[in-house]
Amino acid sequence: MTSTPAELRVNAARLAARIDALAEVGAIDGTRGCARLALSDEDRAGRDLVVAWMRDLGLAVSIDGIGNVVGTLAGATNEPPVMTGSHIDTVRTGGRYDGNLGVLAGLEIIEVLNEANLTPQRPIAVAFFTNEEGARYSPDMLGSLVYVGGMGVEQAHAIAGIDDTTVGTELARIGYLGTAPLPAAAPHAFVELHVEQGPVLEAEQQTIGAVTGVQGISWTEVTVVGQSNHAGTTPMGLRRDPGLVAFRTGAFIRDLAEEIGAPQVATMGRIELHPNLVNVVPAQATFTIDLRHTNDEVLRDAEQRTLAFLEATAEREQCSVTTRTLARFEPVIFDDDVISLVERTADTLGHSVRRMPSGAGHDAQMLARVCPTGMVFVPSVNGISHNPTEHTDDADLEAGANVLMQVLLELAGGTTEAPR
Ligand code: HGY
Ligand code: MN
Ligand code: MN
Repeated sequence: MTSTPAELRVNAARLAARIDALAEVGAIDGTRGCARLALSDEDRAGRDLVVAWMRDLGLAVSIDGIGNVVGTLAGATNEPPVMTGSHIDTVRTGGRYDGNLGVLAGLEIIEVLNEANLTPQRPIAVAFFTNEEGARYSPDMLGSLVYVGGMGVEQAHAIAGIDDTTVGTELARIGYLGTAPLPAAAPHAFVELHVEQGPVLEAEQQTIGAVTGVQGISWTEVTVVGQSNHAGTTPMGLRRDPGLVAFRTGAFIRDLAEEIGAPQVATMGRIELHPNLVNVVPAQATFTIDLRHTNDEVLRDAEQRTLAFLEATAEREQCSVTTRTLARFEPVIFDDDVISLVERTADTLGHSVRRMPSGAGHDAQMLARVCPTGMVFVPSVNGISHNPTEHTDDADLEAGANVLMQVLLELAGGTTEAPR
């Protein structure tokens, strides 16, 4: 007899304690945030801690060729597992919930099942995927992209970072170059719990977001080459200043996003001048352009207008320009049955819930290529993320983890009372 014990609840204090313990790894002094760039020593330490928790919980742990780690709780059957999870790498100004919550809530759910001596019909797997952030190595969601067969593992290993290392060498260096097969076998379903990282749930005083999908993402690295010259002696009309091209382009994409209107966003997050000295007109400017929209046609138009502006501005400044695509993912729509299950479950548990798209990229958008996929959002205080002050209230963390647990158990076909 299988049942989905609706009365099961997570231990919120235990979940919070794991979040706090993981946040200590790569902690940013004087803040609640942490910095664990993908495949760094800090990432290794975070991985080691989470893998130890997985083993303590009796999970079978597998590591694949891109460093994705999956802990699996055996089910009453050997059918494909229901999977949850997220990432534990962070940006340099990372908060303690982005990604980490989804992985640690999965472990908390396993612990609840262990305590209740319950075995799910289907196995339940908890994963963390490599380099979700894409801050050190592009594209983002790299590990889950390789997991679902969207990129070959050799191609991924060859990716150079912002610091001239490569994915493959760093993966081997930190000891997470695994052997589990890639692409991986598709799970039965995938559901990810994540903080919203935006202002909507808080503004509308909703506790749960039933995520409908992820907007399209366009990342481009631009290199503009001019002529270094003396800041004091070079008349303005004789300059070939790549910095000017960069700054004008940064202003252009801001104006473009405001002209197109929400949900269009545009960001120049990284910019480097060479030689980057006070009295030298720069020789070269390298910068990134991040454009996103839920509608791919609008996103393409924004890309084309930006490229046209960039080329015209570079030509006027007698500079050369080259571009390199760092990431390009089309908008993704999640499985309507999973979205409805999240909505229904939140409602049954007495939480306010609304459907909404995700502004941020997530591993779920890759798993959606191979299985029914959805996400559960919980509010971000002041909508802040990718910032050490990122915060989500304990009650919301607990609500999100309880919704995730019931959704996973439903998808797993319930449980049997079978002491292991
Ligand atoms: O960029 C993103 O949306 C995610 O944080 N990788
Ligand atoms: Mn994330
Ligand atoms: Mn992030």
